[in-house]
Amino acid sequence: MASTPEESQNIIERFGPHPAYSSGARLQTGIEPDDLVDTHCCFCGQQCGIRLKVKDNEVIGFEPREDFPFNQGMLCPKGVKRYLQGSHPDRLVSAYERDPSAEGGFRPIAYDRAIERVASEIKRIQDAYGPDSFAILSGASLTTEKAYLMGKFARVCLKTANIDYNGRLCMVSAAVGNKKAFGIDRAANPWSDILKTEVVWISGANVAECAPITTNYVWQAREHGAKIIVVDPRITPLARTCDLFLPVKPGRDVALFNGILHLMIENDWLDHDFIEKHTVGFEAVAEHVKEWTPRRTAQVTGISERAIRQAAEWWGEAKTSFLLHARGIEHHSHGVQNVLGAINMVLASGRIGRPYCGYATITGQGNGQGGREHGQKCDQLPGARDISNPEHRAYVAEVWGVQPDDLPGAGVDAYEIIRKADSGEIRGLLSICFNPKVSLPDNNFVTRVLDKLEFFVAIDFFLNETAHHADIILPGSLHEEDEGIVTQIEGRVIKINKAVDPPGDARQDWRIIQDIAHCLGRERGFQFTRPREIFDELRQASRGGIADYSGITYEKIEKQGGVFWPCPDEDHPGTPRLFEEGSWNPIAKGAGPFYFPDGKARFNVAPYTPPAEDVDEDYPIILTTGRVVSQFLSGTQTRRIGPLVDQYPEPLVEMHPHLAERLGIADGDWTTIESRRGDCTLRAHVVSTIRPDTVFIPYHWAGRKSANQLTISAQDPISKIPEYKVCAVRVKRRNGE
Ligand SMILES: Nc1nc2c(c(=O)[nH]1)N[C@H]1C(S)=C(S)[C@@H](COP(=O)(O)OP(=O)(O)OC[C@H]3O[C@@H](n4cnc5c(=O)[nH]c(N)nc54)[C@H](O)[C@@H]3O)O[C@H]1N2
Ligand SMILES: Nc1nc2c(c(=O)[nH]1)N[C@H]1C(S)=C(S)[C@@H](COP(=O)(O)OP(=O)(O)OC[C@H]3O[C@@H](n4cnc5c(=O)[nH]c(N)nc54)[C@H](O)[C@@H]3O)O[C@H]1N2
Ligand code: SF4
Ligand SMILES: [Mo]
Repeated sequence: MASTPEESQNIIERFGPHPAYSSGARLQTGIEPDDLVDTHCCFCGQQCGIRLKVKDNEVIGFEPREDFPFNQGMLCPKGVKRYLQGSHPDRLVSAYERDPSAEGGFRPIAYDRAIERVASEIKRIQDAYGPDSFAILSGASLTTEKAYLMGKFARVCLKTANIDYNGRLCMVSAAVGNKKAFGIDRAANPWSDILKTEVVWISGANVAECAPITTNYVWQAREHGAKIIVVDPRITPLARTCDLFLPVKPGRDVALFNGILHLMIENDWLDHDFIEKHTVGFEAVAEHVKEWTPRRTAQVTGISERAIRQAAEWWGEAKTSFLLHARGIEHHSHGVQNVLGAINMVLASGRIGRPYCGYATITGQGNGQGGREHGQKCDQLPGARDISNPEHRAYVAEVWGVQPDDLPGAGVDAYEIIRKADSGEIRGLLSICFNPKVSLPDNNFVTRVLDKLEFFVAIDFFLNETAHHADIILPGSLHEEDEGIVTQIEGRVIKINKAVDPPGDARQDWRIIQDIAHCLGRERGFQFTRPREIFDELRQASRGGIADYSGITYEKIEKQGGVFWPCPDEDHPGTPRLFEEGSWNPIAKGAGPFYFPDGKARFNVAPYTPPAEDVDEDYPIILTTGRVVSQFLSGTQTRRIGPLVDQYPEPLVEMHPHLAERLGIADGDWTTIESRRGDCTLRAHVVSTIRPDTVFIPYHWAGRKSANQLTISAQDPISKIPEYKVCAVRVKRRNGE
């Protein structure tokens, strides 16, 4: 993270249109493209519109795409450089088989031979140990068509219950919280509702680095006079420009939300009409927050009483407001409680479902939203249906042409898949679009387990660190090599367009999955010839579900610049703002705006519980982890893009000057960070923008630089999200130097 205002300015300047353009002029590279393809960025959930320049089946650059309303031509550094990955020499262009005698441990094999080997190993393992012994880990960077196909492939072709996805590490606490409170899991408002709101409350989101374009929305709101409140253990680049910064001690957010609600009640900053008419459960929550006096809230959260009172007053007295949160409050063993605490504060204010009155979690992966709706979660069927609900099973089984009883039940979450592989219950694994060796917590354990598997196949376009443990590697497709839909941060369904063909033996992921099904002799239901056919079946499978895509078509997306779901028929324009009076709602059927039979939102008592591993004498410092602007997730792609690597070449451990002084560490010193699970040695970045009791490490790197050697595998009991944002460590100069 940038440490000085000057450095943060460097990040922020990059939010604007690329400097090479003025009023939409083309970048002068001297090479004329054969084609220009309007599509979206392959990285984060904002899914900025981008126009790719294509020459000789290669993406050679980009132009700003100003017609897409969300980013209107703006991009962050990753979007600007994304085109550089396709031509990287590491790009997988053939299938590989493990061969310890070969250089690098793998030798190329014919694609068909690789598929045969995968099919025969799936068969062998399932015959010997049962269908659930073969598991799938999938990803939310896949298009929705592919994500849908993965869920269907698991249940119909492999008949395994055990499929889960990397959104388990990302958005599930928000999903559970939203479903509990609203009955639906999607941003409640389009981002245009941020522009003229009075108060923007941001908890646990490093907006400027992780959702850069959203910064522009927040700043526009500020220009209209909005007050910006940021809650974070670090003064993030956006926090430097906010009106009130609340430096929360990691893992204590629900205490803050409860404390704010306490003050709202005490000062009667409540929308009684709304609470009465549109919610249930307020009394129990009001009773619970009685104990959250400003004094107690301050003691638990580490935020001053004065700041808490100021935040409550601004929030309480506002006429319009928008609350945003991200992984900072969600990556916890009580992540769901944190989310519910935030939602309670929104419901008590009554500021939802109207213009400039909004609430949303900021989605993470490119298809963080769409990837969590259509059945690649362990307990879900398409249309955000529940795999344990007999009616839901019957509907989807009919679309798939199978008997409901043939569908497996709920499987286990992504980390539990790893644990079951450790215990031997799971013997085989297919991983697509996921790099668990880097991204799962306590990853020394994960690495040991990967080597225990009898058979492991990975599908990726680069040999990621997890794939190094595979028996077979299949060369998948880059974003620009396929078409399909994704759902971006606001709930808007958009279309990814194909710019180039996959090189060599690489092919579109959905073709690979179908090739495996065919080789297993189970081609029925896996004979799609293009993504549009998968999409048409998905529309049907989602019909009548909460995530109803049945009225969305590729053409309508094109025409409208995206379609917000739910969209129940082709004449329906889509639903940009949820919870408006009278909007389509298949559950409430006119009873009210929320997605429960009575149409009312739920308040939920959200008790505070300390983190799973709190600091003690042996491990006295809190470690929290997250991101930097120039790297993306486990870094498979962005660590291969030179200019992004230059921007932040290696992970640094951020610490406050007071802590550094106490430990005898100077900026740039090699520093060892140890937890009960592992250690790593990184250079110190001494910054006054972090709480003195906390250190921060970005997690995008692998091996001995990986922050996840240290993190704890404690999970939220409901959402099963790992507690990436708090564990206990000790810190010293390397070798006690
Ligand atoms: N540059 C970049 N952008 C990305 C990504 C990326 O890898 N790189 N990944 C995408 C994905 S998948 C995701 S999920 C999003 C994540 O986006 P964010 O959630 O915004 O990113 P993080 O860095 O994980 O964490 C956000 C903030 O939480 C703070 N935090 C830590 N502990 C706590 C706590 O207990 N309470 C509070 N209130 N704050 C806390 C951290 O200091 C950090 O500033 O970003 C997306 N965008
Ligand atoms: N310590 C710590 N750990 C964290 C987090 C944190 O804040 N702190 N954040 C967590 C979060 S929010 C997330 S989302 C996870 C992400 O964790 P992962 O999902 O493991 O990370 P990715 O880098 O997205 O891995 C995706 C892999 O899929 C490949 N890929 C991308 N697109 C495609 C595609 O279309 N097809 C195929 N076949 N492959 C593709 C990429 O090359 C990459 O190898 O990490 C989590 N881990
Ligand atoms: S990484 Fe996200 S913010 Fe940056 S250009 Fe891509 S979609 Fe936009
Ligand atoms: Mo994420």
